[in-house]
Amino acid sequence: MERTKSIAVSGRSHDFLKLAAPCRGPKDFPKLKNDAFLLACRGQETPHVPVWCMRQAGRYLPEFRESRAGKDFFATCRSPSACCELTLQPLRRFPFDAAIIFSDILVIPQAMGMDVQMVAGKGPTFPEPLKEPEDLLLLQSKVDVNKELDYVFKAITLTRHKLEGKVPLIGFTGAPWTLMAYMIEGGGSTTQSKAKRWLYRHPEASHQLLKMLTDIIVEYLLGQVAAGAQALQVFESHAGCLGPAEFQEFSLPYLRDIARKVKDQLKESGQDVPMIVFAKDGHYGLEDLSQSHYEVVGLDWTIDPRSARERTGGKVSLQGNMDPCALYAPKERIYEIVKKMLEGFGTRGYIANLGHGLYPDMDPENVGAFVEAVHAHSRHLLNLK
Ligand code: 1CP
Repeated sequence: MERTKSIAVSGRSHDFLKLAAPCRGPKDFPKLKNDAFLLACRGQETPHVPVWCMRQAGRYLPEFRESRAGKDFFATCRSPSACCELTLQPLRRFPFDAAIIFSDILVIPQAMGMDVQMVAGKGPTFPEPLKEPEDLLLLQSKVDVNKELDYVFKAITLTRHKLEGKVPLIGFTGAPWTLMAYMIEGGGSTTQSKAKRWLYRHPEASHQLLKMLTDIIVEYLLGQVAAGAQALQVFESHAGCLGPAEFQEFSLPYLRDIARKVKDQLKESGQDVPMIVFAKDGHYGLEDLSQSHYEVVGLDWTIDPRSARERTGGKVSLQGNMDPCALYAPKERIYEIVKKMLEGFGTRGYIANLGHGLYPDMDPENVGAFVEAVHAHSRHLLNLK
C-alpha cells in the first residue's frame, strides 16, 4: 500500500517504471472509486449511465495537439509516459466514467515486422504492404508479445497507477480482419478492395493470416490485463465493407475465438474482465455478435437503439451510439439527442458513447455537454423509477 501511494504521487514516470516493473500485479493498484462502467458492462444497476468517447484522447483537445506537436506518432505510442499523459488529458476536463489507453491498433502489424508510419495528412501508411500470399512468409508469425509490445503494457501499468482509481482503464486491440485489411491495403481505404480480393481469391491464405493475427491478439489482450487493463475493447472497424456471408466466414469466428480464449485463460487465474466488441457498420451481424462471448456490443449510429435492444434480446449490454457529428449541434440540441438515445436504450446494461471516434475539429465544450447530458438525464430517469 505504502508503495502504491508513493508511486501515485511521484512525479517522474521513468523512475516509477524502474520501480514497478518487477512487482506488476493488480494488488498494487489504487482502489477503484467509480465502478459504474464495469457494473454496466455486466448489466448491473448503476447510479447513472456511464459514458466515455471513442478517441477521447485526440486532436480535438488543444493540450493533446500541444503534447503531440512535432513528435512522431508511433514514437509517442512507444513512450509509456507520453501515452499515460495523453490518456489522462480528457479525464482532467470531463467526468468520463472510463479511460482508454492511448495507443493504436497498428502496433500489432509493427510487432509482426511490418513498417508502419504515420504520414501527416494521410494517416497510417505501410510502405510495403502485403501483396500476394507468399508475402506471409516475410511476417514474424511467432511474435514474442511480451518483448515486442512491452511498451504498451508499461503504459497501461503506469496509467492505471496514475489514474489513482478514478475510473477503470480500458485496453484494446484491432480485430483480425481490420488488421489484415490495413496490412494489405497499406493504409486507410473506402472499399478495402485489395484486402477483399484476398478473401475471394486467396481464402486459405486469408484464413492463415487471420489465424496468425488471432493468436497474437489473444496474447496481447492477456498481457494488457496482466498489466492492469480492467476491460478490453476489440475494434472491427472494417466490418462494414464485408457482407453477411464474408463476415460469417472471415470476421465472426475470429472475434469469437478471441473472446473465448481470453476468457478461458483469465478464468484459470480467477480473473474476469469484461470485453466489448465494436464492429463498425456491421449491423447485419448484431444477433451473432450478441452471442459471441462478449459482455458488451458497441454500436455505430446507423442502428436505432430500440431495435438494437430487440435484436440483442437482453443477452448483452450495449454501448454507443450518438452520431459524432451531433456534437456540431448547439448544446440544447445535444441534450435532446442524448435524452432520446437514453430513452431508447434504457438505463440498465447501457454505456453511452459515440457511434465512432471524435473528429479533430470538434469543440471540447460540446463534448462536455454530451457527458453532462448523459449523467443528468440518466440520473433523472433513474430517480423516476
Ligand atoms: O497524430 C495523431 O494524433 C493521429 C490521430 C490518431 C489518434 C489520436 C491515430 C491515428 N490513432 C490515435 C489513437 C487511437 N487509435 C486510440 C486511442 C485511444 C482513444 O480512443 O482515445 C484508439 C483506440 C485507436 C484505435 C484505432 N486506430 C482504430 C480503431 C478505432 C476506429 O477509429 O475505428 C483504427 C482504425 C486506427 C487506425 C488509425 N490510427 C490513426 C488514424 C487516423 C487511423 C485511421 C486511418 C484510416 O483508416 O483512415
